[in-house]
Amino acid sequence: TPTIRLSDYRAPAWRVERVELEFELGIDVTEVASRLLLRRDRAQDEPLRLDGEGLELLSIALDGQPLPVDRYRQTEAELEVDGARDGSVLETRVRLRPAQNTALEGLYLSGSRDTGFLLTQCEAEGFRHITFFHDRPDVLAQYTVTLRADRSRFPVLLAGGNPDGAGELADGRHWARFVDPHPKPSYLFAIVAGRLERIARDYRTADGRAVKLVIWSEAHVIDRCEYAMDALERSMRWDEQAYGRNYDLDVFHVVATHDFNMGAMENKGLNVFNAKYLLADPDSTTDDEYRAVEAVVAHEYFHNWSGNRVTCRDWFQLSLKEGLTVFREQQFSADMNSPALKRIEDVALLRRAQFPEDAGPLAHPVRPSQYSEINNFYTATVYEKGSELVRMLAGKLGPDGFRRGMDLYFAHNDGQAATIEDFLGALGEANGIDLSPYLAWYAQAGTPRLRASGRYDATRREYALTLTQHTPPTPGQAEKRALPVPVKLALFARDGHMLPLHVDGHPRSGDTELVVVADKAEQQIVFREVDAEPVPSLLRGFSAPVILEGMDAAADLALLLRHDADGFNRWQAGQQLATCAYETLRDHGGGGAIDAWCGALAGLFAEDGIDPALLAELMTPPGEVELAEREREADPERIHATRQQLQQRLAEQLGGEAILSRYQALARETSAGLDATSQAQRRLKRRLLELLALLDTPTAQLLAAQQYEQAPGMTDRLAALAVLVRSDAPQAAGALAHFRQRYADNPLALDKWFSVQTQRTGEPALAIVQTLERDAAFTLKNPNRVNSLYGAWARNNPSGFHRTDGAGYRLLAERLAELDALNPQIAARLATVLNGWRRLEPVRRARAREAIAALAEREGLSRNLAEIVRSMLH
Ligand code: HT7
Ligand code: ZN
Repeated sequence: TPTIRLSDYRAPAWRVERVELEFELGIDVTEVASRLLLRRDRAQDEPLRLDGEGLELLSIALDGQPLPVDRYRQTEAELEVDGARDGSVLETRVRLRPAQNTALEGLYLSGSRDTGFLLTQCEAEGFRHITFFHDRPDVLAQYTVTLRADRSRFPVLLAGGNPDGAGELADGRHWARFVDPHPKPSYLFAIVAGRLERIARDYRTADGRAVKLVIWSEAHVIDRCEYAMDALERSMRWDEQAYGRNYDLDVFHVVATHDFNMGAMENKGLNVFNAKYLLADPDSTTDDEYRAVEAVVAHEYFHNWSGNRVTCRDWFQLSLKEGLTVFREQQFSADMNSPALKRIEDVALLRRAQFPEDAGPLAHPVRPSQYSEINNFYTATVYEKGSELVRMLAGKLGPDGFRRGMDLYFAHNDGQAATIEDFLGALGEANGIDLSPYLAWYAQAGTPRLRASGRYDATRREYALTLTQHTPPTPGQAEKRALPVPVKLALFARDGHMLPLHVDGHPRSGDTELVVVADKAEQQIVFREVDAEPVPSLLRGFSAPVILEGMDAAADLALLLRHDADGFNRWQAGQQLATCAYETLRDHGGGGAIDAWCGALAGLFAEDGIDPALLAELMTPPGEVELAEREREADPERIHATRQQLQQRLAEQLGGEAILSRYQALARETSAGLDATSQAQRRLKRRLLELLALLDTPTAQLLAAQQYEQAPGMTDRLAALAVLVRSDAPQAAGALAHFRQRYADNPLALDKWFSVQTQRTGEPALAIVQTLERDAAFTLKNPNRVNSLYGAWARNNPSGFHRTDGAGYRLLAERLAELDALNPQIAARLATVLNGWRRLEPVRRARAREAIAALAEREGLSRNLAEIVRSMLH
């Protein structure tokens, strides 16, 4: 398979100025007529070549004349046409078979033949499965789309853009037309057709446009769309206020589907959502999922500017829209909820998902330099690390400077396909700063290690902080350079107050917090007028996506955990301390760090006034995946057991009585509402129940069973069920049977029924997974279901998946091969769970390698899965 390289980029030799599409829609057969107005770049002398895959060509004409067969050539992936000129019009007609499309890319059927609906997914390269086109993001065209279909089977017809007429046809058919005035790349094209219900709201933009907001879903879930509608309105208002960005069409449609490869898609004027990120009601949606709905609705909406109005020149620039949009969503969610908790969740996600990617065989820069299959590059690196890079830039410019830069970026690039250089250029130009040193962050893979050490000189009253940085090699990038690392820092006195900072040459002497940019392999900062040895608090707010090493004296971290006024930094210190405690327990069975961690938390637990949600996070040590990252020869079972022991020590320190009475008080006080206080209380309640289960299992199981029965909503219900399952409670089977029956008709809730059972740790997990895959409700055809079973097991339950006998790897590899034949994108993404195989202890490593190698050797793997498994073996 060919490798696509950034360095090979050429501007398109041909462009499409206008496109008119006409769909004759049917579930088995759909016909697509296309009319392209072509423009030729006079500087290039290339034949007209259009992308097109799996298209049955019915007719073709150039400038009104049917083309004889010797004037065009169709291969598996392209159509080459002779004789086209600047201004030519190419007309084609093709046949598609939507019901046979299991890859969920291009035009496909969601749901059953009888009641389902048709929809499209074009990003990244799905449009070529619909018609012949220059299916690349730097070809922007104006779209006019006409849909025709049987009215009773397809009463609702939607496409992106503004409505431009509709009417009846003979034989019970009808039509609808849409015109999108904004030129767009093909990946933002979308249509939807079928039986759908709607909720609608009128919205007026800050600049005065009346917009109809409409959310569509299958009829029986339409009452679960209100929360998403509220979130959409909040997002629109926020983008007006925070970035001065207004919506730019008369309608904004959002559609929910259960059959989707990703979270959602920002098609212009017609967003499509995985139902998981759109539908919400207290009975079946957890608090975390409510926040995810709000975040994804916002993310897709924000793309209307960061992605749609300004799009990417090529797919190497993917983070230009994704990193930026994740960052914008993070700002929005921080404004709508608790900023500290949002930052904690985002950094935890980065460490859990992106750091391992950056440390493994699939490591790639935020802007990759080559790929074989672009769908494999919708990664945590492009999204989450990409967002961290935008955050660093925003931090450097400050809020006003960043806003100035963003205004200039949008003004310069509106209606165009841009690059990362355009982005940094605009931010820099608006502020008179050269940001080009930050480009290296986009080109270099791997997580930098920042090592800090301090030395106090009492006679000179100076504290010298030395920072060294080093990035380990990644595949294809042996040599690494030093990057500009903004380190936000403060110094604490032993009594817990922040010291005024005096650094030579630093402008704001006396501030208690400052940012030092570490951009050399080694550098030193000297703080003057320091009266006693201070405790440094580094990388505050997680000011750069690096791994901080050194500075792990237990007493210092315990001090920060107790005293830092900033919730995020408190958590950060707590995580470092918990890691030290974990390692002491692992290596020596006990030691000071454990007492320091447990003691500091016991102190906080007894205090009034701390946010219960923050307390719950503080009382949670880093997860098993993160702990495994620190080891060369990870034994997931041992990691699980040690982490459990550490939590048990914490539970002992807090005391069973205290945990129980706090739990009971929360159970009495907590309302069923979605307000921040109730959510926070539920979060702490869950944590306490988990801790109690390590101390007094029967009591915790009894409480969990009670909580399950009395739960007013899904958050409490699922938390209780998880405790029952994980502790192998006698009450678990009954609760699971009840849950199964209660939610038999709710696929999203049923997904939770599958995934919660995969969380039984250790030996029993495999048999549970094998039973679940024989369940009547299980299918490889639905991505959410696949992820709720294999994804949850392999990703979130290391001790249950990584067996010494390798049976977990073999089962997964077998299913990956089956899945690949149906849906290569989902197979490839699921395969990345094996990314860390090289860092397992030798026995598991050998078993994992065998399974991956056997999979790699199979005939007929998709390009998607082949690229992932082969890269993992290299
Ligand atoms: N921009 C969207 C990406 C996406 C996607 C990519 C590949 C295959 C299917 C897909 N569905 C959606 C999602 C987003 O970041 O907003
Ligand atoms: Zn996105």
